[in-house]
Amino acid sequence: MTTTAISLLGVPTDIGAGARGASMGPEALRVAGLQAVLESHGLAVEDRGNLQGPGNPWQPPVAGYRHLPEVLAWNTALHDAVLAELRRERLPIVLGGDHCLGLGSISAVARHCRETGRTLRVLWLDAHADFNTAELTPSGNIHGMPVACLCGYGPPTLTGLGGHTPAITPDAVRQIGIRSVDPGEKRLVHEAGLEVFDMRYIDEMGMRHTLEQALKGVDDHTHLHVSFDVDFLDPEIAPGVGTTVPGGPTYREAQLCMEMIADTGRLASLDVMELNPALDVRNRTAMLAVDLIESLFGKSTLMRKK
Ligand SMILES: [Mn+2]
Repeated sequence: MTTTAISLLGVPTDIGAGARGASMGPEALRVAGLQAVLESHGLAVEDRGNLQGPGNPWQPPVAGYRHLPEVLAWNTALHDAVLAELRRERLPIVLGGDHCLGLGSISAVARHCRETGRTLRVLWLDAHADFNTAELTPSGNIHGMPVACLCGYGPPTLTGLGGHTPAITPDAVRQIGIRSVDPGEKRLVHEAGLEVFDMRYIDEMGMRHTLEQALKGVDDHTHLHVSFDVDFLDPEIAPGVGTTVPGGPTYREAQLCMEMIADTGRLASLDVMELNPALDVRNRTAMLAVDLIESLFGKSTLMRKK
């Protein structure tokens, strides 16, 4: 096996969120020791520092969107940075930042997959479907819209970010951990045919079966992208996010989820989003996120031989 070369890309913005603070996420993940933890597994890691972009003007929505020009600027910068890393055959880890950045990250991944003939599979780990549109959400916060935008529902500047509209089709996506979806959003999720493994499904079927289903069809030609919204986790263990929803996966469930993804050997890009140090307690959510990322990259609880 060749050593995976990893690039850390900090994206310090909360431009798409309804609460300030996710802009401090990249530094909190660094303080929690992300790079050293990955290096302890023999991985070559380069920290590319932080991308630059506009400040947060904290304005109300305009024509249904909050901060659309600023969201576009940050996501364009991120798209270009992720694409550059992928073209160098490196594995980008995006340190968010709010989840509107899934747009820049995944549109670049999708573009790279088109260029290289890979099949894209996106695992969207989140409490929310992030499938809102300006018509459906009163807040206009774009961190609730990235999956819809990626699938072609949204303003043309965002849906066309990766040079192809839509950037992805819904059948590339598996959503896991969902437990908070607005009524109109739910209709659109069904209409688009998005495959969702919500908490009810996980409760009834277990995390193991859920991941077996979500990873079905992944093969040697698959580029596996994980978009990990830290609010995926139960707020009891992960308080440091802006939009907590009770009833999320436990520590063990989350760890199993990450280990099963690692077992595929196909993980090729990762987002870590919505970590909000302003709401955290002694950086424990950042440390938990780093612990779970470690599982994604091979820390195993397995005592038995593979
Ligand atoms: Mn999200």
